[in-house]
Amino acid sequence: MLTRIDHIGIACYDLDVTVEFYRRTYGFEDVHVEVNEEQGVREAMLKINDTGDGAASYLQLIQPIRDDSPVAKWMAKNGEGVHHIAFGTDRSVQKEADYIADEGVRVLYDTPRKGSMGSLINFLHPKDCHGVLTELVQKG
Ligand code: CMX
Ligand code: CO
Repeated sequence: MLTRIDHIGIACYDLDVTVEFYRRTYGFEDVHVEVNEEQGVREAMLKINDTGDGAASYLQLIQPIRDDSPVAKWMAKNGEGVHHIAFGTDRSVQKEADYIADEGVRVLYDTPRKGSMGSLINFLHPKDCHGVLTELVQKG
């Protein structure tokens, strides 16, 4: 079952400048920064709140580190802005993805990949989700 909004992914040109914007404007101080080579991004997770299932909700700021990454391709068309939404699941991301695939939604990876902070992730094709790139997250 999907139990929370794990994060909202926001593409940005300059990660450090954008983190500073969120800190100065909204006071989000709890920031985890990492590079995900596979996804082609440098990212910052800004913790917003804890949730009922013991996990948390975040903003995920993402800056592409390669021109051929999915985020760079998306930004070439759209500039900065909301890139995807991610739901947290209370079961394995593989089980969740299999369940959703049975509804006729394309799951992008055959097996889950590494996400932020040791999580496992997969994605649903935006064209099968009314225009929203949707990520599934199993907390690390
Ligand atoms: N939101 C909504 N629609 C999107 C989209 C997005 N983020 N990305 C692409 N699309 C749409 C495009 O607008 C395009 O629509 P049209 O055909 O109507 O123009 C269509 O999907 C195909 O897009 P494309 O530009 O040709 O791009 P690709 O098909 O090569 O790739 C996708 C699209 C979703 C398969 C690719 O972006 C992907 O694999 N995404 C998953 C990985 C990812 O995004 N990683 C970064 C985040 C990492 C993290 O969260 O940790
Ligand atoms: Co994400």
